[in-house]
Amino acid sequence: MASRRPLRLLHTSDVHLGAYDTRTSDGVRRGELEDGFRRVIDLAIAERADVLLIAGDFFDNARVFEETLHFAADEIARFGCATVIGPGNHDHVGPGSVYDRVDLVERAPNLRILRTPDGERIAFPDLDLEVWGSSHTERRTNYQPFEGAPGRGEAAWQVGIGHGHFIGPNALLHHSFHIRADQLAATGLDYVALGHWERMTIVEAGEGVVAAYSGAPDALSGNREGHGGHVLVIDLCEDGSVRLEAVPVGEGPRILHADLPFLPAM
Ligand SMILES: [Mn+2]
Repeated sequence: MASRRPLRLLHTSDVHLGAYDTRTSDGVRRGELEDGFRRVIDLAIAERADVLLIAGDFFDNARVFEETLHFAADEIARFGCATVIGPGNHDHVGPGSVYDRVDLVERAPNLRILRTPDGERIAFPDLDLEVWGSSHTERRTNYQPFEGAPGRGEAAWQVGIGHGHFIGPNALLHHSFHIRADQLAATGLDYVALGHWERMTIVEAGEGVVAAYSGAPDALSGNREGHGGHVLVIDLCEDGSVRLEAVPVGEGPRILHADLPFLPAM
């Protein structure tokens, strides 16, 4: 295959902005969540990412403070480069969507939101990139983000976004929003940015498809094992290879691809 334009992606998910937007809260955790996302944007700029991928649960619910929506859009505008949100179960599209309250794209013209329940492909011709993803609606039982995914499009780089539980072929089906390993393999995509899990991990998609959860920048569960979360920096290299590195949102070491947690498709 001819050499491709190298691209750098930055992947985050499960930011849950607004989770503490209550009039009775003292605002400490609210401020920490905002600091976490501000730091994600700082990293996207410092790492010179071409694209920011936000793999769902960006907002915690549809009743977050309006100033939280403005904060989010202004931070994305500060990054300034292509940004794609793939909505999750907490920030679904359709009736009652948090994305219908404020025109985020008007405040951040570099932002695109995947709003089509059956999936849509967004093209970035300047980057030779297409991003595909479907959206949570709260209307469908047994929603599977990659069911019926169309496979590769025309641009050299093909990326997906999905929000749900990765499961192998022999997994017990006790979760919602299944993302099956064989569905990921069938997409043929170069990279799939996953969300819904707080913990960062590469998952075994097979067939040369690299898929990973970035984990949350600031885990709501508090299960941070003494350190904060990470973002994933993904290098789409000229020879077609895909290289990951985890960068801490707070203190801590960077983690190279070979040392990242890996979940086999069992
Ligand atoms: Mn979720």
